[in-house]
Amino acid sequence: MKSAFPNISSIAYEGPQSKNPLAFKHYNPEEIVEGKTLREHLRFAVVYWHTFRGTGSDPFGAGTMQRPWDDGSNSVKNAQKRARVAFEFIQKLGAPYYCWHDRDVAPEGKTLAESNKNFDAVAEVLQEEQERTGVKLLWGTANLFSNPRFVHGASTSCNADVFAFAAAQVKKAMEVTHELGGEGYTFWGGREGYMTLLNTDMKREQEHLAKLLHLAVGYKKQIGFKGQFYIEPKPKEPTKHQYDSDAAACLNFLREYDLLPHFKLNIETNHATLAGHTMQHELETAGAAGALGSIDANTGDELLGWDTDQFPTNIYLTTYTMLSVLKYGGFTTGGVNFDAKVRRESFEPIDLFYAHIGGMDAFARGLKIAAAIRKDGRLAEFVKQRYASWDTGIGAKIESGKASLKEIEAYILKQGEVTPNTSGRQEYLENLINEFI
Ligand code: XLS
Ligand code: NI
Ligand code: NI
Repeated sequence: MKSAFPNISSIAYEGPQSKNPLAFKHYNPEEIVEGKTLREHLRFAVVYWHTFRGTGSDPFGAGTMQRPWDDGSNSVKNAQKRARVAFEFIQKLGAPYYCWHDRDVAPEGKTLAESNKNFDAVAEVLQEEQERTGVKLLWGTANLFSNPRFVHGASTSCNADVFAFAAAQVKKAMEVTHELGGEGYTFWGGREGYMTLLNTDMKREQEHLAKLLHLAVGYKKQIGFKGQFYIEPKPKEPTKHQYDSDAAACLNFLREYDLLPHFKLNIETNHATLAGHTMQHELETAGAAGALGSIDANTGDELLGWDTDQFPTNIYLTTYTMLSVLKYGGFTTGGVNFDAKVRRESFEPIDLFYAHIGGMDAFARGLKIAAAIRKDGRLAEFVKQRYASWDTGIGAKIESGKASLKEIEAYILKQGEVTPNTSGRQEYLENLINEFI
């Protein structure tokens, strides 16, 4: 097949002095940080949906993307050709992973059987290309939100047949993920929520969502799929409210329905900010529960209130993200998945390279800065000292559950009054972070 990017060779690491826009300045995949290479730490993934299916259309206008390899048709042949182009891109970029929805890679047919046949025909090409390039599948997922049948939700639809369709689609997407050696499988509840509570039986809908996840857990065992299941929190868009609204809501949902041992969270930056949180907050919430699995690396625009899915270039963001990721032991099955799209105005194929190179460099810097902050140790020591009163005396007794309320009262009656006599030192700590950036 003719090359889709004939003027671009493999993107190489040239170091911080390089002025070459098609080179990495900070992402040297072989560089070792905290005992692992950058490649092993970051586990970069390219998303199929934005990068190879994004048209640049918005509510006010048609697509703008120039994708000369794509004939614009919905044929299986075009999808197969596109898959080869995708792998040429991912290989030249040097990302070790990719991710897809079932309907990104293959066209939907008139029936589920036809869709599954199309999916298999493209999956064959994906398999070949994975073998040829060594690029692996980070996770697969089913698109349970685009087709009009999901207008009232997928597993949370008021219509049981729609639930059944969604479940059958998940079954197939899990099978293909398994066949392609996927390291994970993600559930993002695109339309699992409501537009108005006037027509919604919320309890029943949530029970149905849990039912689908239990069915998937059972089927996973049955087919011997060892990949990690993820839930991806998002508060709104397309619905007014989604049941998987943020990390805390997801954890509560998983606990309530006895699903927590089977799932981790896939935290997306732009979803965190839509929920009114920082990415760091969401990562800490997931990490504290032992459920930090993977990240969808993007960023929103502070002035816009929707999921703009921009490529991350903010070094503070990547630093705080990697501080939390390292704190909870790094990625195992997960990775840094660029769920991000080039702007509608960035319509040339080469923009796909610039976007990913920028994101990868930003994360490489964030990782190295985070590791330097950890090595320096002052930040961690400050936090440790801040809680020192819990390490001995009454604090240790309370933490270990050895102090009764009566004993605690006696202790404080003897003290008379207490003074929280240490400063929070936010400004000092912000300056400390800036020493490394
Ligand atoms: C949409 C989500 C979606 C998931 C996969 O906002 O981020 O792209 O990552 O279904
Ligand atoms: Ni996402
Ligand atoms: Ni998103």
